[in-house]
Amino acid sequence: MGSRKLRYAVIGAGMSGLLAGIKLLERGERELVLFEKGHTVGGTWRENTYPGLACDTPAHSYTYSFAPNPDWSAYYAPGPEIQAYFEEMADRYGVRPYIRFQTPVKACTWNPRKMRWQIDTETGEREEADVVIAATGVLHHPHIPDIPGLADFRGRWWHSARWDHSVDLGDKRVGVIGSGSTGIQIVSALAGRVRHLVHFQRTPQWIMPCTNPPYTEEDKRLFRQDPSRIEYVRNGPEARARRERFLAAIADASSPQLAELQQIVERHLEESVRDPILREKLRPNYTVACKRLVFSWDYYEKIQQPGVTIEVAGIERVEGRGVRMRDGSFHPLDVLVLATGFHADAFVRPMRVIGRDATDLEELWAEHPTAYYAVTIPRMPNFFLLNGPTGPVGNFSLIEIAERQWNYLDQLMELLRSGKARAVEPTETALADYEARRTEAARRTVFATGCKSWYLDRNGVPQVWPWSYEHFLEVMARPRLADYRLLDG
Ligand code: NA7
Repeated sequence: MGSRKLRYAVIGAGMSGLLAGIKLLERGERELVLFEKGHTVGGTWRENTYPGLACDTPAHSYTYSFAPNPDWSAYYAPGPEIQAYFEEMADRYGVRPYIRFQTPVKACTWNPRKMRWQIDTETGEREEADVVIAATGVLHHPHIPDIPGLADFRGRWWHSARWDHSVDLGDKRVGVIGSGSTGIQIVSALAGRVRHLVHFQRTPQWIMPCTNPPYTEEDKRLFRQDPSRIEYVRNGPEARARRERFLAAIADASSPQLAELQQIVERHLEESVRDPILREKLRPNYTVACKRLVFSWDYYEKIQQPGVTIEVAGIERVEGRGVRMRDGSFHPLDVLVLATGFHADAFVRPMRVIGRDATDLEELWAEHPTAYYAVTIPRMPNFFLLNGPTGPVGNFSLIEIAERQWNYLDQLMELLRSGKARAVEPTETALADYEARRTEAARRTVFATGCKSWYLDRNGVPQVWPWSYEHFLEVMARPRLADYRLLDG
């Protein structure tokens, strides 16, 4: 079999999909289409526009390695700047003309005769491709909780990822439900800027203190002049040590690194919150980092201003004019914001994926979504995932993760381009072995120490990478071909 030209379909034009587009164009591939459900690129950063939005991974790490940005305004970049960066990337690398916007993919179906995927969109288009790259993101289906009475609320309400900018909040009484990273950022931004603010916390969060120094014009000039300064922020000894410490802490709940983290967040709470009653309300009853760790430079300070109430009594129901608590108390509100998270187990769904031998991905994922090393799935030939299930998602740069995954997947695609195979998929045994080892290791992580979080599957097993970052880098460096089935035409 000689070398062959492939046709690629990328699903999603967020950070990972754009990466795929850029890398394919760089290789000279032109038979390429990206399907995007939204009106522009950016994924998460397009959809989330709430006040206070920032990425809690340092800006220079949350940047493509090949496109450093000396102009980030601060150590942690605000959301709109990140969105602007991706818009610029789509243009700089010429990906935009290959993107079909407002074209959600309905189904991908493997055609065994042609050994190609058939792609059907919600807009009635049908396309074929040799390779599908699913870059559909992790957290983008808003979770709207079933809180009794929500439909009767006479004020305005919305989910954090669907911010209604037409409402001026300055003179409003605003309630924010949820204390994940999103709720904490929104409350920090709105405190002192609305008539009254109530933060409803079902479960308090440990807050990791950090600082967010702005970069001065001089800093930016130095970053531009000497890119090794950027590399230092991304990957210098301090950044590496921080990453390794954090990974050691989460991978082993009995590690000294976790004990050290615990001390940091406890001290932060003690030293930052003066009122002992408020302090106790804010004190979580589980181990630090069991839920995804929230970083904040100003939450504790902001909520101690006048005009902010922290409510932990538990919501009984929403009424026409506000929120009734289980203890009978009532908070009158004009606006209610649901910072209540996402359906984190959706991944490529609701798209239907029907692979070899009519295997339905929905059935494969009936228990929980999974993929061999987070990137490939048995019976789904030439179907490749970026930031798919069981990858390292907690508090790391998902950009670096996607780049490493791309490096791995590109080697599989090279088997197809060079004519060594028509299609490639991992064996069932390889996935089963991976899952057994992963599940075993996952039980030792901090995520399994007895809190509820979006990391856990319905059996309470963390659905994430449980090993060290080094192991991730090692595995992603080269596919283990013995774990793959190569299919000929
Ligand atoms: P998260 O981290 O899933 O947080 C959701 C929050 O909403 C969390 O505090 C939940 O409380 C709360 N929640 C969910 N349902 C309810 C109901 N019914 N009543 C009261 N409170 C509720 O989502 P985020 O958007 O903050 O962050 C998602 C990720 O985005 C984040 O981890 C980063 O990766 C970026 P619970 O803790 O379940 O008691």
